[in-house]
Amino acid sequence: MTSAVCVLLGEKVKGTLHFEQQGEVLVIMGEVTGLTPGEHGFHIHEFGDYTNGCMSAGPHFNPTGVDHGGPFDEVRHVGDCGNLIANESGVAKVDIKDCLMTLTGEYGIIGRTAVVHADPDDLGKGGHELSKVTGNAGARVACGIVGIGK
Ligand SMILES: *[C@@H]1O[C@H](CO)[C@@H](O)[C@H](O)[C@H]1NC(C)=O
Ligand SMILES: [Cu+2]
Ligand SMILES: [Zn+2]
Repeated sequence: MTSAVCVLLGEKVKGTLHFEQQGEVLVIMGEVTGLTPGEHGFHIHEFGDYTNGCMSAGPHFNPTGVDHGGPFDEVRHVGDCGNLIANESGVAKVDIKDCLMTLTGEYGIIGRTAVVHADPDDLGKGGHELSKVTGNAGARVACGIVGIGK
């Protein structure tokens, strides 16, 4: 399995993400629209469950049981992808290369949920009680289940 796809849906926020496993590197490409300008936390959450909307996706995918962080930190959830940055038109181009998460296996994200948040992810450094848990990124404004690609 080398590719996956995710359609993000929210009230206003929409997007499509393409995932490609290139050796050790997972490349995530796509575009998200309908955002407020600026940074928006972006993570893979544990469950591929949409029974109660994006809330059913559970916490960040964290198979190693450590604190929340940024994608380039030593200590991070596997599902921590940092922030998307939306321009003045509310469009964020996604171009992420991650060396920790994979499509399948122990750190595999297929069948889990990608979530875009209302607020910036502080990458664990904000000093808020939620910083080491969620990055204090606020509401879940769009999400979608990561599925097997063509
Ligand atoms: C935001 O990015 C989109 C997609 O690249 C582009 O079409 C749009 O013109 C940009 N808006 C601004 C204000 O730069
Ligand atoms: Cu999240
Ligand atoms: Zn996290």
